[in-house]
Amino acid sequence: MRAQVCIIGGGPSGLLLSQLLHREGIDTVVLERRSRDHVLSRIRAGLLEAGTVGMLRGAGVGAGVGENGLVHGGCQLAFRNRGFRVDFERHVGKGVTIYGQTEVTRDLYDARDAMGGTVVHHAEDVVIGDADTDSPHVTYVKDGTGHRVDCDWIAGCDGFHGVSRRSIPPGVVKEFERVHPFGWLGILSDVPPVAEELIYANHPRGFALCTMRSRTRSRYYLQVPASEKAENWTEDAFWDELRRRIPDDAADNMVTGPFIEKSVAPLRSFVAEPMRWGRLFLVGDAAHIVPPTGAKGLNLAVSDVHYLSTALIQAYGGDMTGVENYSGKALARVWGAIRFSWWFTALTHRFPDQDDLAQRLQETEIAYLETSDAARKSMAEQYVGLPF
Ligand code: RFL
Ligand code: PHB
Repeated sequence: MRAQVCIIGGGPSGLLLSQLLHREGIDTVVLERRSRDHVLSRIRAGLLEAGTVGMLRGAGVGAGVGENGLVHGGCQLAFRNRGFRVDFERHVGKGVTIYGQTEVTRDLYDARDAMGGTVVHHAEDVVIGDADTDSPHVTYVKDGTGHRVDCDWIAGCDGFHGVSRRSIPPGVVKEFERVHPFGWLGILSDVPPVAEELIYANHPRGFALCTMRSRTRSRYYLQVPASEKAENWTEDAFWDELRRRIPDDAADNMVTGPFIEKSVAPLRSFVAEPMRWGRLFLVGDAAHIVPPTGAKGLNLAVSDVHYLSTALIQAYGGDMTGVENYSGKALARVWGAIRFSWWFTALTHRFPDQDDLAQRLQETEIAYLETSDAARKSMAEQYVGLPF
């Protein structure tokens, strides 16, 4: 098989890249290891920056988010049993949109089907060849038969555990990593959210986040030790602990119900640089991971896709500037989000060695945010997403 661009990974970044390139007449093949149902069963991100929504619209997949996305003009920060609002609209003139990654991915699959895009599921043993030459290729196995894709470019959109980053020879890429000593226990339940907007709560027992997927579906997270197993938590234990960590006025609104999903996610900060080796580009989680506190992971994957799709469209017009600049441009935005997510995590989470002084320092910084317009504005401009 021949394709101009071979995309490894059929998650949101791979599908969006394929959609944008196809609309410009560039043909792609997407190789995805899992089934479509499996990809769509993952419960992950839920918060889209305005730039991300703009990208979905530009790719012709904005109808779902336009119809069902909830636009939030602010969020709440809580500590010492009370919360206050950070007003994004007032400080930076834009908000964020609540719309699940599952829905984004489904919309993208529907759009790929509608355009007749090629997505190969159950593509196993993907191997990248000759990415440092002008004629790269990718081989894979499907249903026991070997296949080969000859291409001009390879996009590694295969997530943190994918094959793309590991295909680059040692010494070419420098990796930066910090694994945080805690995780998030997340649950999804068909109950109305405790509040209209998200609540990020600092509490001596640990961080809690109240978020949602719709007006009738809530998503809640509790900070837990990194080694915690989701099965150790009964539904009652989860609701009791959440009630303790959020302000009473929010807890009073809490409606409990059965869980649709329950899982523990580790918290990690990770960057691989550069994000290009010859004709192989790393995109999204394949190149970087942020702790979910700032809700930046999917949004960074989308800004990478913006830089890369623009670069490849330029390259087919004979201009290689975008290709040369891809890694530098993407990494500048990635490091900004890594820093913001690290700051927001450090502000709101309980650390294993945290003493009373450290707790007071966190509370004092949150109180400063409450009283300082400048501090809230700085937070708001990063939370809604730096421009790309
Ligand atoms: P994905 O989504 O991991 O997709 C990669 C795809 O590649 C496939 N794959 C392979 N295919 C072929 N061959 C191989 N060898 C392969 N290896 C892997 C996989 O099956 C998969 O389908 O990466 P992508 O596209 O870069 O997208 C990144 C986002 O998924 C991720 O950044 C976000 O989910 C992070 N995230 C959040 N981001 C936000 O912007 N806002 C949020 O509110 C937010 N909340 C979250 C999150 C991530 C979380 N978890 C579970 C880590 C909340 C949580 C709890
Ligand atoms: C989510 O809705 O899953 C979500 C929202 C905001 C975050 C993290 C996760 O910071």
